[in-house]
Amino acid sequence: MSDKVKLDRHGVIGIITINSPPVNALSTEVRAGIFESMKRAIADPEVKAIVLTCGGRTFIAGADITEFGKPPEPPGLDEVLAAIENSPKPIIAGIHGTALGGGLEVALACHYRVATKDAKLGLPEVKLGLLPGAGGTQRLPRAVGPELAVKMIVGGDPINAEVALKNGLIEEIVEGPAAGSESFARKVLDEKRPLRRLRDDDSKLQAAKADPSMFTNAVASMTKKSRGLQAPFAAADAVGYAIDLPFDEGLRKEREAFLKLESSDQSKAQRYAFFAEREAAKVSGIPEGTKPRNVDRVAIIGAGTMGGGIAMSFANAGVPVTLIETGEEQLKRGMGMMQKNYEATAARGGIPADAPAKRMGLINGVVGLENVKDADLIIEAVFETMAVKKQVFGALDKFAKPGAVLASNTSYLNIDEIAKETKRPQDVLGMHFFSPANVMKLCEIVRAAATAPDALMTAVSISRKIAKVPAVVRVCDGFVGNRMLAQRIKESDKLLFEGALPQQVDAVVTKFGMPMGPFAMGDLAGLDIGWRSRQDRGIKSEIEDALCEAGRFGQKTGKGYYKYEGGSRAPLPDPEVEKLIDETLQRLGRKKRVVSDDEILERMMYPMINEGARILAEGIATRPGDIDVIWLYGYGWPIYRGGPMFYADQVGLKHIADRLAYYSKESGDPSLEPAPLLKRLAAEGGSFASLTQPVKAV
Ligand code: 3H9
Repeated sequence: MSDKVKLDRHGVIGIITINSPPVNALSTEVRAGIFESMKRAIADPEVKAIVLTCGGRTFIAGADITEFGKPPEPPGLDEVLAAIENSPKPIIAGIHGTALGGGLEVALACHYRVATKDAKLGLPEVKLGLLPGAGGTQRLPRAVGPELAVKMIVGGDPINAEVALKNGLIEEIVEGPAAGSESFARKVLDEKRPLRRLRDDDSKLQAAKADPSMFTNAVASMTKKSRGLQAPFAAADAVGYAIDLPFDEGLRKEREAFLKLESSDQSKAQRYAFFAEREAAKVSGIPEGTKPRNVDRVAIIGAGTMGGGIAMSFANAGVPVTLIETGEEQLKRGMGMMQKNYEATAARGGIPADAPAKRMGLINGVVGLENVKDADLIIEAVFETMAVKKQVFGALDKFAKPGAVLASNTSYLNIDEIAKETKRPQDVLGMHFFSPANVMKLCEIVRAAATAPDALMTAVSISRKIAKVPAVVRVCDGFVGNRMLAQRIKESDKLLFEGALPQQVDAVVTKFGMPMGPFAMGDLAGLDIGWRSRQDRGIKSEIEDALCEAGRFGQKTGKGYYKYEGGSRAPLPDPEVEKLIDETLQRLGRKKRVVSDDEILERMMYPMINEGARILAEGIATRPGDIDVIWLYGYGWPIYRGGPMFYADQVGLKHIADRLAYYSKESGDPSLEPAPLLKRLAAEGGSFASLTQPVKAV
């Protein structure tokens, strides 16, 4: 018998308990344990009903993702589920925590399900580039109807116990999973309830069989944002099989589709991203047992777009915030912007109707820096110049309570220099949020030379608490994300001087799966910022300078690299820009050539990857996965391509190094020479994934 699954008997009730930390995933051992226990309980004449429940923090959270891609070991989950479903004795799933993926599929094969009030039930396989592969697409529509099933399977988000009860996914909400399911099992026996096999119950499919539009509309609305992804469409098709085909036929087609996705590049990338995200929260070079400091209240300095977005992220997680401005006018504007933002989300149905008032109630807007005094964590989000930051941190030193963590939201400035303005550099670090901060999931945490381990852990743990994905980096200009982005911007600029147009470059980048190309992004951010900074530093960028001189600052002036009409944010190619580029090239005596889309893609991606290699070699990032997490959650890198370093491994490092060497020679730009680490790995036939230790210990 397995150590991870045990069978007990309480009178006539057989109780199967899974205990496989951390999340009771369905590893081979757990599957075998359930299978064996099930057979024994069915064979035991004393047992009249069986309960399946879990110890630890959660019900089964799914198949064991680490087993995907390896040769399958028996028993298969389908075999286990058939044994459950065909049991002549009633089987009741007692759910607590999260019943996800294969975990919910186990519960769906049981005859009854009960769950605790805080339980979540879902089929999130699509987020791993998969679809439910053990009957979920066939049984869930039979349990809750195809409309909700499409929402859950194609969207991947779980529902809570209350919604599950309302829609017939569970029978009862219970106090505790073990006791609750046991007493429910006795009720089933007392009332002589029939075995309810979802496979035999087509009643909830009838409406969709009669009117397929209800199903197709649900699919259309759920796949709206699935550009480039395979899994959501395959998952929707599989739910369709439940409506159109007999159960066994649907099950067979579901399995086929699952296996196809399991071996797809997209799913490999998405599974990699799942683990990279969790790895990134583990900080290297920290003494074992380091605990984060307590954070009960946060103060945010600056109620602009960034400060407001950060304040909302904390309020969304129930953390009280003191939001500080220098004057009443600025404060009023900031508070109004957050209120409007919340109300718009509530109007769309994104948050409950009473959420705006509740969340705004957690944000205390005040004037004056002295109000930071009660905060355990202070995040500065003021104007992005060193002088202003230094002034704020100097003043913070006077007002912040001892032990408060002092964070800067700077996107590229030197945190070591900022820390020197205080007498407590051990408490200072960077927490770089991405715009819009209440939406974007990344928090790039910058560890300065003197940052104390527990201050760093505080930033990591609070980021997770507010549902951000933390990635720890070291100090350098632009940190990891913006330092790599600078390479792409430089290259995109050069492409215009060779004959490519903004719309051509952007189209290549968006076709690759990024939400925006570099020129549309420039228009969104505002071209005037870079222009002014270039003027201050005496630098020129002939085309962009010419655009700015013509008053084309981007979206804010309705014109930039593109034109924007009727208040729309949709970029429209503008012949005037083409003319302006032509004139600039003529003036500079540059010859245009046809630049292929393949070349554009290489030049948009490879210099960034090259910079990523330098970043690893310098110890600015510890793991390639951390760089990928930064790009996935801070810059909208398509999840199905895993991140730039994962992508590089897929393309092949030798090819990338060769192409960089070629572009460096062609353009005479030594910065495009392959970085030493890239060169070494390419020569060894290695990959970034093969770097199991940091290149440079930090
Ligand atoms: C599936 O079920 C396919 C079937 O349809 C068909 C089969 C034929 N496997 O997230 P956390 C690890 S596909 C292996 O930090 P939390 C995780 O790596 C699966 N490991 O905790 C981490 O390890 P470490 C469908 C897993 O409390 C530790 O557990 N299911 C798995 O913030 C803690 O994780 C899913 O997609 C797994 N399935 O969140 C659910 N899950 O400590 C995926 C977790 O070494 N899981 N680990 O870094 C989750 O969404 C979250 O982990 C969960 C807990 C909500 C459960």
